[in-house]
Amino acid sequence: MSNSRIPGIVVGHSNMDLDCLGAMALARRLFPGYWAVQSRQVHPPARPLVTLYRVHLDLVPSKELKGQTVDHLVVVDTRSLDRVKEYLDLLAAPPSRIDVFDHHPPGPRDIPGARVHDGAFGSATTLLGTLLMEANVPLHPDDATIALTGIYADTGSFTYSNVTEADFRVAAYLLGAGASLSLVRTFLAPLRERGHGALLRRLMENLSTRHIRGNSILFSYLELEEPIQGISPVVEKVFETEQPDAYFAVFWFRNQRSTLIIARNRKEGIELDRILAVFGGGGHTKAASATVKGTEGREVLRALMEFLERSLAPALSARDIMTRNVTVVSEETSLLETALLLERMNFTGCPVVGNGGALTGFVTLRDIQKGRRAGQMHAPVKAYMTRKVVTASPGATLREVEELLLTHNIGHLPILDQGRIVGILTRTDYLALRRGERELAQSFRNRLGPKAHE
Ligand SMILES: [Mn+2]
Repeated sequence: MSNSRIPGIVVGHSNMDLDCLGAMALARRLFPGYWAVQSRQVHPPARPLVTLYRVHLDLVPSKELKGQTVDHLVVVDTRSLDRVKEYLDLLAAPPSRIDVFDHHPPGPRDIPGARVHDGAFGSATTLLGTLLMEANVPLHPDDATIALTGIYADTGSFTYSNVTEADFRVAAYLLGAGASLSLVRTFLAPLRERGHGALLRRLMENLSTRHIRGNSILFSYLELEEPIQGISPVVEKVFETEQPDAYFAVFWFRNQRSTLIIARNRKEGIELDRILAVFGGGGHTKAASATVKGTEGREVLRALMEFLERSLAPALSARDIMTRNVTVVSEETSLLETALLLERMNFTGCPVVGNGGALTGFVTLRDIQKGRRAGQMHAPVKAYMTRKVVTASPGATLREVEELLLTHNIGHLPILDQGRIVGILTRTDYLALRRGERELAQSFRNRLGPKAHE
C-alpha cells in the first residue's frame, strides 16, 4: 500500500483515550471511508475498549501511515500540533486539508492552517455527536456504546464542572441509538486481565433471563475453542452487574467437547450445590460449578433449564406433604380394636387422643405386640402407648422434618397446630419425596449420557 493516496484519516491525540475513541467512532460516520488511525500508545484505561472494538473501528496502526499521502486529515480531541506530531511525521507530505474537532481551549502551539470546530463541551465526542444529530446520520449500536463511554469518561459520568446540556442531549441520542450502559460501566472500570474484556462483552451480548417459579434466572451460553484462565471473575462481574436471583454461565469448549457451568446465586432456597450435583459438579449454595463431558453444550443448557423448571419449587414444609385425614384412637380404645383398625388401614401406628381430642400419646404395632404377649389385648391403649411423642408444626421445613425422623428414629410425625392434630407425616411420605427428587436427578444424568461424568 505504499505511496497510495488515502482520501482521509481520522486521528486523535497521541496516547489516545476513551474520549478520543468516542470522537473517532463518530467522526468515521461523518467521513465514511476514512481510515481511523491508532496511536502508538493507548491510554491504559482505554485498552480494553480498543481490544474489543479494533475490528469494528477498523483501527489502522499509525506506522502504516509511513510514506503515505493524505488529502484530508481529521483531528479529534486535540488541536495541539505536538499531540498529533506522531502522525504528521510519518506522512510523505503535509495533508492538503485539516479539520479539527476539539473541546480544549486554543493554545500557542495549535495546528497551523486547520479549520477548527470547537465548543466548550464536556467531551469531544459530544461535539461530533451534535453534528451527527443535526445530519441525522444513523448510528451502529457499537458506535453509540463507544461514544457514550467517551462522554462518561471525560465528564466524570456527568459530574465535572465542564458538563453542558449538550453532553446530556448527545448521551440521550446515543442511548436511543442502542448504546449499552452495562458495557459503558464495564469500560469505565476496565478489567485488568487481557482478553477478559472480550469475554465479558461476549457474555453480556449472550444473556437471557428466564422467570422460573418466581425466580429471575440469568443464563449465558458461549462457545469457545478451549478453556481460558480466569473465567470465574468475569462471570462474577456479570452477576454483580446484572443482579439476577441466580446466574448460570454455560461454556461449550469445542476442542475438549466439554461443557463448563459456573453458577452464582443470591437467593435463599436456591441450592446451587444440589442443582449442579446433578450435572456432576458441586460447590456451595451460592457458588458452584460443574463440568459435563461428551454432551453437546446446547443440550446441557437445555437440560439445565428443564431441570431448574422442575426442581426450583418453592421450599416445601410439613404442611405440603403431610396427610390431613388423620386416623386416631382414643385412650380408652382396647388394644384389640386398635390392632384391627391398624390392620384394616394398613398402618403401623397412630396417634392417641384424650377426651378433649388433644394428643396424649402414640401407639404402634410394636406396642400392641407387648400387650398381646402379656395377654392384655382388652386393656386400653393408654396402658401401652408411648407418651413422649415427637411432633412438628405445619411450618416445619423438610430439613427439620428429616432431622426429627432420623434423630428419633421414628416412623410417624404428628403435625400439631396449637395443640390440635392437623396432620401426620410418615417416614414413607418423606422418603417418597426424596426418591422423587433422586429419580428426577437420575433421569437428567441419564439424559446427559454415560460419558457425562467420566
Ligand atoms: Mn477529551
